[in-house]
Amino acid sequence: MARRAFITGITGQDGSYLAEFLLGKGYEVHGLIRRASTFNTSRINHLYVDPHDEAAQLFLHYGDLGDGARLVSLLGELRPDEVYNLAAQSHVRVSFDEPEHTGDVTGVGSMRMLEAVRMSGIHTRFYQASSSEMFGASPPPQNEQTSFWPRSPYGAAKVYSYWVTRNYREAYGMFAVNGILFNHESPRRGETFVTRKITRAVSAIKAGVQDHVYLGNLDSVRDWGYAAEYVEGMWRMLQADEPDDYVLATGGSFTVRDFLTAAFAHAGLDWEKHVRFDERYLRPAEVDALVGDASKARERLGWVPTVDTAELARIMVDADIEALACAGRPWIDTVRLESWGTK
Ligand code: NAP
Ligand code: F7E
Repeated sequence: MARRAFITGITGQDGSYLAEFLLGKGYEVHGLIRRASTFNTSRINHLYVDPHDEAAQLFLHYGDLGDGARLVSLLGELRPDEVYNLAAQSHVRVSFDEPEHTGDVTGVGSMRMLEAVRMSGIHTRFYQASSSEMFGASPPPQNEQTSFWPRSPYGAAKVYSYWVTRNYREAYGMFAVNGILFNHESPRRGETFVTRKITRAVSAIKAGVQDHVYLGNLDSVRDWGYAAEYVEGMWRMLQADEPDDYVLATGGSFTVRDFLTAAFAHAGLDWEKHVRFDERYLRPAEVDALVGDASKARERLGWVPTVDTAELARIMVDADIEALACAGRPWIDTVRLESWGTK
């Protein structure tokens, strides 16, 4: 029998890579998707096989982290071996605009998932998508022992999720783990996160259809890794003998300005000629520096990332340049290009 996984947030960046990874390992994969008036499955369309086909291994179910009853019935029906809770309102700047919604989905939503596991009475392993944003103002390098000091409603909601996950492990003996992931990006990254905003701008400026891009704080430091490598770390956490919490990071330290330099230079452009400042992209409270120490994951899980931030910038610029070049052929999208290995 194939092992069965349930993924919330399967339509997001990480969910799409994780689904790909688990299908490659022979899992039957079930994903939670939100009903929307437009299709929101572009990142996983290349994985989808009609469920009437016997070869189908990926199945999608409507639901929402705001709807606890649905989560209980779905988990009771599917009885997955592994649950990956990746769904969230994941944008830090937006969490200042929508703090209540972010608390409900990114915070209480995790509690609804844990309660759904408990109430449905299933024996499963549970992964919670925790975040380096929980460290906030605690100085780098940050690891599993570093104090939390969140600087946004998003960070605070993730701290709540982290603690309820630990609480369900301690209170109910559940195999529930926190993956504390530092920033990870890819050609599938949401278009309003800074790396993808930059690489899309590079492709448009290179093609002559745009001249400049507006950004906020260029001084913040991040440790940007490649999302496709991080999902394997999630899986490894659930294969361990004992449940525990792990940081995943590259250990690299780059400012937004460094990323700009690398991305524009890869396309033969000078970023200083094309970047303008707009204060609307500043945050009421900023996280100045996140640089992770992932030695625990390396030693205990054998997880070692290979793509550094400079290489990541090149991968993302190449993908966005190619996607723009193919824009007249609507059946080709970034995900397909990447899956075909054409970058
Ligand atoms: P993402 O691309 O923004 O994807 C978020 C996913 O959550 C999407 O599938 C979205 O569905 C779904 N979602 C949002 N609200 C929902 C709701 N109310 N009910 C059900 N599903 C909902 O995020 P990501 O970058 O893949 O990150 C995955 C997880 O890791 C998130 O929890 C994020 O906070 C966390 N994380 C990310 C990073 C990073 O650098 N990427 C680092 C640390 C932690 P739609 O497609 O319908 O919007
Ligand atoms: O910002 C600065 C901004 O929005 C990075 C999420 O995946 O990682 C992500 O959160 C930095 C910040 O990511 C713009 O002020 C400048 O200092 O790409 P970001 P984030 O806030 O680090 C963590 C680990 C998560 O868990 C989150 O889910 O870039 N910045 N100018 C800008 N940021 C954006 N978005 N847009 C700008 O124009």
